[in-house]
Amino acid sequence: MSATQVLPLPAAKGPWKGLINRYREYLPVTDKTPVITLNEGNTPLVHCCHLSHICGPNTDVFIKYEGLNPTGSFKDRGMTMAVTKAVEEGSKAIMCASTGNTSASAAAYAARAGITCAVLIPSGKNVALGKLAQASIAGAKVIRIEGNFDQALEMVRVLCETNPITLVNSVNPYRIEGQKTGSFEIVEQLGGVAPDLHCLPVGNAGNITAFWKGYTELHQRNHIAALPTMWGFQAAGAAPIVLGHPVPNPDTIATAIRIGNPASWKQAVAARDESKGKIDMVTDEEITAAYKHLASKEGIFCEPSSAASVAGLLKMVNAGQLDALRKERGLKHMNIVCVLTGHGLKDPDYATKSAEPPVVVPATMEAVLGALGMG
Ligand code: AN7
Repeated sequence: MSATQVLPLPAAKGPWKGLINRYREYLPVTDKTPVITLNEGNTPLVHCCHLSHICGPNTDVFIKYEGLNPTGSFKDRGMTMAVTKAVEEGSKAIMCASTGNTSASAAAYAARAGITCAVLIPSGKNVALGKLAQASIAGAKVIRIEGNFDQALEMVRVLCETNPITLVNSVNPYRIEGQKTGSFEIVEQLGGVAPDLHCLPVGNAGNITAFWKGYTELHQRNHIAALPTMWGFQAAGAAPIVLGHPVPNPDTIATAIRIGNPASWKQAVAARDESKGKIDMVTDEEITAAYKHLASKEGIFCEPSSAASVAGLLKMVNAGQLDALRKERGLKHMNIVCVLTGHGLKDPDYATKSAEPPVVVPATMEAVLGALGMG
């Protein structure tokens, strides 16, 4: 009995110049493609002691810290591909609907390419401050509709069909191509294996589609011997896939995933079923607890939506589901990767609300020592 020899991915040639350059033989580009890049990708895979301990013996939990991409979210992986192909095809304008991060990324890559970017965002306080600031300062035409993300996406789809504008939401297949490289990096960072379990938040469901595509391609090309189990987590107030029907008025503090009718619904269900995984939901309280744990115990600051991945993992640990998976797959040791999709600084309001405000004292040593309990 001999397992087929697994081949490593081809080694990097030279310094990091963005993910298209690194993984070009796995992406739909040629030598003539005008690559639009901000050197995205190559984000760290950080081991987390506390989470590993919580998950039990012989278990290592890693965070794929996608908040460290150039515009602060995983969207840059898809956007370098989508904007590169738009430019290659001669497009002069791109457009997206967005809960914030897609617009921030689209605006930056459009600025870099010297093309126009228009974004439709949902009403009210549904887009975190940092994301709106990013799109605006990059010069995007930002339009806020009196409606939610799902309505914005419907409008953008029609606008892009009837006008010479390229749609850069994740229904654009190049977005998925770029985002699948997250799996490639994780496999390289784990030394040539996929994680046993991959946890991530699910909103419009492009990312779970992309990560699964990445892993299956590596498996087909014999770069990994086994595939991961995929666990996706929606916010309880915006959990259409879990409930099995669209949610007309999605509501959660995790504004990035406040999505009631995901565009890649079918692909998300396929990723779940093919990997024998799960798509479950987590409450705002569970998301906030994970968000605080990550910042205060592991030193990793992410936006609330990202913390849904860790909140979901912890929910499953408590429900005995992690041990059930360990048994089912017969694993003596387990590597778990949770993707943190966006940086904490995207949403400074939620951080400020979730933490103790600074103590105010007179400008004297005595008062400072007193406040520190050292007086
Ligand atoms: C931080 O920016 O949909 O399931 O318009 O910003 O691939 O949609 C953002 C989604 C998770 C969900 N975490 O990913 C948008 C948008 C963060 C996000 C998701 C988003 P998908």
